Amino acid sequence: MTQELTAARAAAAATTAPASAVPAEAGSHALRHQALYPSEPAAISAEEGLMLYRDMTLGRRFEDKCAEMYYRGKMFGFVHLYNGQEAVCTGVIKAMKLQHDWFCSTYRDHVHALSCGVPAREVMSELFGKATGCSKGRGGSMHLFSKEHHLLGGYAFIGEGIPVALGAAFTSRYKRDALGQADSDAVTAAFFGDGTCNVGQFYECLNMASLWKLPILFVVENNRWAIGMDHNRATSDPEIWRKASAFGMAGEEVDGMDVLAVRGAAQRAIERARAGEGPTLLECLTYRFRGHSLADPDELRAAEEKEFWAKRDPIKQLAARLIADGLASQAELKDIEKEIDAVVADCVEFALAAPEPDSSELTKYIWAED
Ligand SMILES: Cc1ncc(C[n+]2csc(CCOP(=O)(O)OP(=O)(O)O)c2C)c(N)n1
Ligand SMILES: [Mg+2]
Repeated sequence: MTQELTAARAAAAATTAPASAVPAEAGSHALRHQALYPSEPAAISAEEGLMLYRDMTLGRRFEDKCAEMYYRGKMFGFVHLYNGQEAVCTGVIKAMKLQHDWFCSTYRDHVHALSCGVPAREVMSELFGKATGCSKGRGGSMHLFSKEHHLLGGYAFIGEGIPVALGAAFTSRYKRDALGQADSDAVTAAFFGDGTCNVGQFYECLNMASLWKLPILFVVENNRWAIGMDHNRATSDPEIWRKASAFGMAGEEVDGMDVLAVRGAAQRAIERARAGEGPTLLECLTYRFRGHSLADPDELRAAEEKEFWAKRDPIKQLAARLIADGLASQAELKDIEKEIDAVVADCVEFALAAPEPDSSELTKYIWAED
């Protein structure tokens, strides 16, 4: 039934959109994106617009610098970048209350950490394995944690973060309902990819979240690919948001390249969660601009597909919108970019000069009391 719906929508998009706009080679994900039913975007002030632009620009430029540092041999192991997906992170996290609500990520976690407010110096230091890193240099790229910023972690194993996020959402509810803490209204956002929606933990956690009406947003960053596995070849129903209905919870699909659309959907879901109305499954259609990791030469995906999504760069779209709506000038956006370039240059300098963890502390931070 839903497969038919997807096919029908794709067919409608193919006939209604100018053929040149979405060539078949751009792929099914592009066709689905083209046929997205527009959702109510967030209304923003000029100040909020600049805040969103600053956050997305920080995410993008920080990671461009990561690529440079990785290829210069300053970072080790696998490094997964987030370029292209910034509207999802910024759209959700900046609609939440920092250091009050909770966040959980994956191995693609640098930008989530920055949006949560973890200082760029601490994130870059962690990527260099330095003692000044947010995980004291023990975690590296895939394991960013910050108690202070309520970042429950990046996780290398797919789906591992979902039950952790569920636990945080359960804690909010338990404190309020069982312990009588009336002000316990924290909401949790769990971020993960399309491929991860085929893992058992996803279904178990959706079930429990809905059963207990937990305040959680399951944010699927559907970028079509799970390394080299096409989403459509791996799942029974490619429209992930529809799986919400099997658990009796709210589900919404949204343009993950449009930060205001994501922010609007997130605001609705957060409001429901804080009001005790339970979880939401939010599927954001997005795309990663780089390979799966920096070790991936990215030779698999079609050039037409990459081109389709590059034209929908979320940062360029926001800039154009802010200028068209009179919320920002080109000069203001340029100033933000300069400001961010200085932050990125500073964090690299800081991280390069920072000390390695001391070997005498090898067994520290294994137990909670440390
Ligand atoms: C439990 C587990 N099985 C397999 C892997 C190998 N693996 C790493 S990334 C990945 C694909 C995940 O794709 P998706 O959830 O779409 O996230 P994306 O990389 O697109 O952000 C897989 C299967 C893993 N990390 N953990
Ligand atoms: Mg994916």
